[in-house]
Amino acid sequence: MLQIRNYIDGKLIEPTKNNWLPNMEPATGKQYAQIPDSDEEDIALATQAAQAAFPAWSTTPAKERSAILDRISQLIEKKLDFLAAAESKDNGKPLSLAREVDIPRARDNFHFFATAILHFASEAHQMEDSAINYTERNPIGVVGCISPWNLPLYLFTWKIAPALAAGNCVVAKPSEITPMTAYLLSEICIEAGLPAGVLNIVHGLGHKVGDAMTKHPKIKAISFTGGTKTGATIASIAAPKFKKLSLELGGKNPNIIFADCDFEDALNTTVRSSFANQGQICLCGSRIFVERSIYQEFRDAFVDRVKQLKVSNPLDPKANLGAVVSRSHMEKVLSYVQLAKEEGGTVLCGGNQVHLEAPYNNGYYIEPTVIEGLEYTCRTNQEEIFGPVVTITPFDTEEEVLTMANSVEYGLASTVWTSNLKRAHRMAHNIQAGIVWINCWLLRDLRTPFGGMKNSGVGREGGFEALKFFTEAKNVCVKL
Ligand code: TXE
Repeated sequence: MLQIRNYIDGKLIEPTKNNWLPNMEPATGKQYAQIPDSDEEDIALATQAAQAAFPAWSTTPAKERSAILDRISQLIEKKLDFLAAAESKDNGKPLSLAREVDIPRARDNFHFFATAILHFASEAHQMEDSAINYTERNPIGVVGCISPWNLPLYLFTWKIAPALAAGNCVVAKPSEITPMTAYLLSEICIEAGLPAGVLNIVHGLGHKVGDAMTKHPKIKAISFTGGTKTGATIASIAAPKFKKLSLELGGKNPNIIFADCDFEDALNTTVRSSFANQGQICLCGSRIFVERSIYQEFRDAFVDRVKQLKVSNPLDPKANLGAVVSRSHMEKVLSYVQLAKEEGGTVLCGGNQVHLEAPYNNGYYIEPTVIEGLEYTCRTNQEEIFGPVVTITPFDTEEEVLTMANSVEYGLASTVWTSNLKRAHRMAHNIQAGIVWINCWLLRDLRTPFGGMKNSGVGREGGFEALKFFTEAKNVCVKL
């Protein structure tokens, strides 16, 4: 059986206690690899290696660090098809999606931060003729990166690349549910000549490995993406130790469609923003609000399109949706469909598990599901489902839709469809979300601040925000 290993001090090694966990293929429901069931001993080793590597890495000229990170980017590009196949097998997402989105974005993350660090500058504050202040931005030391299963290599590299570019050494943990491409990345780092100990990847369970990282006194910052509950646990441990924290958590994003929108564009994009990656993107719009005058027309056209989506095995080039990530996640998502019915909702399409032919007959497939007739305050409309399930609700006024949109505990992303310029700006200003897309969705510029408000997280990633997070600012005041 294929065995994933930890990447510590430049070497691929077995976990110290030689314990292993199964790694499942969501498309078939079968185990296909083993991953280390690491613990605090492995984290101690990884942290030691990172500490030892820090003096040399942090003083390596930015240009040289940049060149190594760019080599990693080029190797990801060279192995794009291989990595995409591995990602799709590990996560259940359509191969086409991994090839077009996940792996290209992992490549771009490294390239982007390899170049960003060359342009990173700090501030100076002059006090007329009495003094000059300047800000140093120095790497923190050893930092921890913890990432989830929905966009495995994409989100893993989104943290690691800026941390390394800024001169830190990293201890990183991918999700135990999707560890494969992080393992393949460790092979790439060796090939690219990343010095030993600069990046260490430790596999295993969140409550063991992730917890040990959060508690380790030498890991000075934690960058985490995952569930809101896990984020709260991490914060409760890290905050009293005064670690820097960046938390990218859940969402329950509104997708607001006004009658004056470009109907076809709104329709096509809403299909994508609802069901891309089986709805398992924190940026997916899961609550669709449609102005009443076009509600019926939009709803019918939307349901029509959704019914045409093909749920299939990830290798099928015609698959629009593949498998969701795990059996327990499938059960969780389906339990929300049941809850929606109990709360008085009508399932307009979908709502069931899909049973494919062998060898995919034990895979985790769900029909894309649209539900209407629910109060905006009910649990289905308030809690993160994180699967191919959306609700659709009519509204009459801007005020009403803002109340509904802002009623949730989350505030990650939002989408507004309108051709009225003033309204677009008004809505953007009043929506409680870290990201607002007007007449588009998932259009990403890596320089922009990325993150959420309310229970969607703390801090921002992306561009110089990420480089600021992974550095410690020091003000130097010189009297003239
Ligand atoms: O995520 P977890 P789960 C949401 C989504 C999903 C729910 C739970 O609603 O249904 O979260 O998913 C590590 N200390 N999102 O349970 O557990 C874990 O090993 C330190 C939204 O799979 O938060 C993994 O590496 N680390 C989200 C990472 O945290 C811990 C993407 C995320 O897993 C830990 C994924 C601990 N105590 C889920 N416990 C998004 N924002 O995109 C777990 N981990």
